[in-house]
Formats: sequence, C-alpha cells, structure tokens
Amino acid sequence: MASPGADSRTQLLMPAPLPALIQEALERRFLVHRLYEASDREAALAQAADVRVIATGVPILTQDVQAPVNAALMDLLPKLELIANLGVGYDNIDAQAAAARGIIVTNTPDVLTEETADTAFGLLLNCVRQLSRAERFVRAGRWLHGQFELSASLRGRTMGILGLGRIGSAIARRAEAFGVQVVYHNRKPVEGAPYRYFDSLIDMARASDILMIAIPGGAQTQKLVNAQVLEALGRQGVLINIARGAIVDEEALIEALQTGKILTAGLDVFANEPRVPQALIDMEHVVLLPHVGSASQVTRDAMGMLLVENVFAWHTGANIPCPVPETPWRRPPEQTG
Ligand code: 8YV
Repeated sequence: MASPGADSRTQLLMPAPLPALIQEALERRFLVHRLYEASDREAALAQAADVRVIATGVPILTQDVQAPVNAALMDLLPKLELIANLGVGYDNIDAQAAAARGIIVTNTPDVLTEETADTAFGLLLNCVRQLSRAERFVRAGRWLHGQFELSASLRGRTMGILGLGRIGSAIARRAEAFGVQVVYHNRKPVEGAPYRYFDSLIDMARASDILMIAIPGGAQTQKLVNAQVLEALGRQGVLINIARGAIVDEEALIEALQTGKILTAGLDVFANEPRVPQALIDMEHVVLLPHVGSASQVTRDAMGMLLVENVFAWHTGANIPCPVPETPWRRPPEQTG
C-alpha cells in the first residue's frame, strides 16, 4: 500500500490489480493505494480515508480477488467522488449506492463492442459445429481411426438475442451476414430495430434455436435464464452467454445439458469466476472460455485508455466521457462572487 506521508497528490484506491498500462498512467498523477497488496485490509482502508477515486474492473484480471465496490466500502471513504470501471458491465459496483452519495461511476462502452461480438460469434460457431472437440480429436490421433461425427448446423436457424443493446446489435449484424434469422427480447422494443420483438423471454426462447445472452448482469437479471426458458429453447437449442454468468441458473443449465433438454452451450462467463462447475468441464460438447469476450490486446488497451480518460477528465473538471446512466455527470455550477 502507498503511504500518504507528505505526498499531496490526489489519492486513488485500486481494490484489485488492473493492467500495467492503466496503473502506470494513473500513478503519474495519483497516489495509488493497492488494497490487494495489503495483508490487513481494514488497517489499509483506515489509511485510505482521503481517497477520492476508485479504479476497478470485473472480472479481476490477474488474480482470484473478488472486490465488489459496495455501499460498505463507499462509507469507509467519505471523500470518494469517482468510481472508474474497466469494462462496460459494472455489476461489480453498487451504482445506486453511488448515486445516493453523489459519487460518479464510469465504464468503458463502445471500444469493446465489436470484439465482444466477434467472441460471441466464434463461440456460437464453435458450439454448433463442435470445433473444439474436432480439434481435440485430431490432436489425440483419433482421425487415423475414423471420421469425426457430423455436427449440428447454423443453417436455417433463428437466433433470439436477449438484450439488443450495443453488443447485442453487433451480434445481430453478424448473424444477418451468416444468414441466421434474428429476433430479440428487451424490456421494451428498440426503436428502428429491423428484427421481430418478443415481450416475453419464454416466447422468444420457444421461437429460437439459439439463445444469445447480451444483457447486463446484476440483481435485476439474476437467473433470468432458468429451467423454463431452457426447456422452451428445446432439444436442438444452443445457449451462448458472453454477458454475466449469474444471468443463467447454472444448476438448471447443467441439468438441461445432461438430460438433453438443450443441445449445447457456449459459455464465456460463469456465476463464480474463475471457478467453473466440474459438471460443465466434464461435458465434452459444451464450449467453455475464460471470460475473454473483450480480451484482445488492442481492445483491452482501448478500454484501459478510456478508463484513464474518465479519471483524468474528472480530475481536471472536464466533461467525463462515460458516466453510467445511474450517475449522470453534470458540470458543477460556476463559482461566483
Ligand atoms: C472484461 C467485461 O472482461 O466489459 C465487460 O463488462 O466483462 C469484459 O470486457 C472486464 O470488464 C475486464 O475487467
């Protein structure tokens, strides 16, 4: 942990490690407290009472550190003004609690949209055509003894997108290019969207053979994709999740996969990352990725730069580029007199 001493720089708390690019940029301007390095968390937080910024991200990139920014943590930091998140999803931060305390939360949208949509599509193709399994077949020398089995197909399929936001729309564009029909479910129809809208998730699942999850995580969407939704998706159904693990009832999913209620699943996210249920690991036909939706160097660098831009803008009183909707940024009133 940094020790405040005589250092007069603005203080910033990092509950968990962030990529080097971000750390270096922030350190040039701020006194950084690395909470994850402290052996006594409480003592470290007591020393950090002057912190005005938190920089964080989910999932934590390099270590198995769970570091939610909740009301209890905010209350320990009475001078906190800004929470800057690495990532478009900010379910690791209690944004309502921040709003109630006048704290601004920022995220890093847009720069990761196309990358994450690419990953979603890669996961989908991999799942439907069983590409990971086919590759393992070659590596194990099994091709010498016979052909790999025939797979399912993307031809003639309908994709139901749960969440036609920025990333959902980018996935929809890819689906169109692949000749896959698109329908979607949101809380309300998206103005101008050229796809059929379902106001019920179950009805959309029934009309789809691919369920693509692209909605934000958090309390409102927890276990939204449950046993009934999976059953409605049906025996040829494919579930793809590049959003948040907690949106799916993982136990119901395991049961649906084990009993053939759905065909397969491609998962980039899990309820309790980085722990993946053994039952999923044991199923060869399921494709599992370690939350790499946005994880290319170029995209992570762009996300990192945007986090830094958000923090620097706050620090200089400039327009903050990406406040989240719960905590809209307003220019402070001009000082008069
Ligand atoms: C990152 C993500 O893995 O943006 C998100 O919401 O889940 C991913 O892009 C994560 O944010 C990095 O901390």
